[in-house]
Amino acid sequence: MKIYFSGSIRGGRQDAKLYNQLIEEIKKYGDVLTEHVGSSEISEEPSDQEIHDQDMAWLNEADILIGEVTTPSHGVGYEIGRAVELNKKVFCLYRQQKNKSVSAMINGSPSIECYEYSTIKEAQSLIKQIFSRV
Ligand code: 6K6
Repeated sequence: MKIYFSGSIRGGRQDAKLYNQLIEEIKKYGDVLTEHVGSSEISEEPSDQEIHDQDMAWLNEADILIGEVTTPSHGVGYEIGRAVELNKKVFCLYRQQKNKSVSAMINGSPSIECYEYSTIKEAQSLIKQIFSRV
């Protein structure tokens, strides 16, 4: 199983450590193609076009996309939309925030399953449920 994990990079890195924890959990179920999303260092080397083209190649290869969508990110939204068009299975995880809701275009899509969680334990349990069904 090839998994594309999406999480904010230029949208804000406040959840980078959490992405890393989620990726470590998701790795129990298959190959995560985008481990760098949880990295503590952002590489400045590849051009934006190289990043886009490599990520689209990985998305094409993936069986499933899992996004952590608490921090809004143009790139994550773009990847989710492209994954839906490619008929990939798409799951989003998010934490409830004060005065902020997940975009209706994500939460309202019949092609995307969204799940709220508040602790890493809850996220681990949701990930287990997701992989028991795909
Ligand atoms: C990141 C980590 C190490 O090196 C980098 C270089 N930048 C990127 N590398 C790979 N994918 C990226 C990079 N910047 C954005 N992305 C993709 O867009 C990831 O797959 C993320 O899920 C998403 C984040 O979008 P923004 O708009 O928050 O940057």
